[in-house]
Amino acid sequence: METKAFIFDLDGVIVFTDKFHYQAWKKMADRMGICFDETINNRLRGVSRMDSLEIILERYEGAPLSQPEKEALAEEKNESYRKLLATMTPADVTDQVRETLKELRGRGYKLAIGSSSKNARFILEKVELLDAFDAISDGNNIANSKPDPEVFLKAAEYLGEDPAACIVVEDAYAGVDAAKAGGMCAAAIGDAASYEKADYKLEVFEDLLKIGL
Ligand code: B16
Ligand code: MG
Repeated sequence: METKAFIFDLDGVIVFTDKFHYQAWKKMADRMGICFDETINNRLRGVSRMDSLEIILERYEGAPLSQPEKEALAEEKNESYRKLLATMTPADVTDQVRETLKELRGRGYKLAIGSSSKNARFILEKVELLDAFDAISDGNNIANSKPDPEVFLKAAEYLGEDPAACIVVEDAYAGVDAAKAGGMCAAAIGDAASYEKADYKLEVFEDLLKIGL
């Protein structure tokens, strides 16, 4: 089927907020006496906030935590994280990303965000990219996170396009799995570029211009 739209993951594709996720989780983990390092942080890529917390709590040696206690920890992390996000500016998006998005739109493709993050709109506002997308599907409008295809299927629905006419751009294995489970093509960048399930492998973001002709 002819490609009509691109659906972009946010963190790891358009912006790089993993360092902020790391700092915010680290602060919470240190306070709780939980061992947390960059290797564990890598497992959080593309994973929802509560699922990320569960991964961090694998190293927690205290008494089992109740659901409200876990929610309070996730909220504590999110408050620190949003303080860090608030420092973002348009300079946090490369010219290459901005120009490629503009060019794809100029070629007639619809563009959407498909992110697990509940902070997606806040981030896009800070980097002044809200207007670059025709639709935003994020952690606020889904019940199941990647590798479930829900976030991308919603994005296709918001765009009014058939999932088979959409190419998902992802940096996480779970995101590539989600795209394939939704019947979409997957273009992988960064970490996921070595994943054999990806239909396209991008060395750099502007390689998308070779796909979206
Ligand atoms: P939040 P993406 C994901 O964004 C991040 O990669 C992941 O590390 C994070 O836990 C998740 O969003 C939830 O973020 O706490 O802001 O709701 O890669 O799907 O754009
Ligand atoms: Mg990502």
